[in-house]
Amino acid sequence: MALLPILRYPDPRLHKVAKPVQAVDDRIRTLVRDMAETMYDAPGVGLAATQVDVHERVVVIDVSEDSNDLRVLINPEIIWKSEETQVYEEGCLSVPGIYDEVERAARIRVRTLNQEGQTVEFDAEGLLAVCVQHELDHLMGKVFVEYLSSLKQNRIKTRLRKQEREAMKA
Ligand code: GNR
Ligand code: NI
Repeated sequence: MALLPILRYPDPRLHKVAKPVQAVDDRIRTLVRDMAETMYDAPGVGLAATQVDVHERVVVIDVSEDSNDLRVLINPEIIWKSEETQVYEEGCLSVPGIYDEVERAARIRVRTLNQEGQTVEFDAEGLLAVCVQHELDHLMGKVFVEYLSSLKQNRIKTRLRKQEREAMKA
């Protein structure tokens, strides 16, 4: 088991587009285990491989109260989105300390491979729907702050670069 370092916005590697996983093998299962450990340690409710500098379509999510309902998504696709939207105050492990509202589809249907390499489908709403959409954006190289105004994005970049400098000195 290993904790993986999480890339921080505005790192350009957060904008790389992930490639589909070719085979759900032991290499992928080890990546999934390490990503889950990293997510629970952070703690966060989701983590995309992009955030740990692995550019393959792998996501872990656990939105349960007791952190005992891990979902592993490999090559996930959103196959349906509701017209209805919901606004949620989002955060991101790659954008620490920043929270802002993002509007997304309220309900989605997801098709994905699980850890055994089987195709499964599920419906999501509420925080799970928010989290799946947030993580699939990461796999496409998109960070939630890109939904905010450019004024806010520039303020966030300035603030995080300053935090980074302070952390270097300490
Ligand atoms: O831990 C996380 N919480 C969260 C809260 C609201 C909307 C999305 C998220 S995902 C985030 C973890 C993360 O950065 N995943 O990429
Ligand atoms: Ni995130």
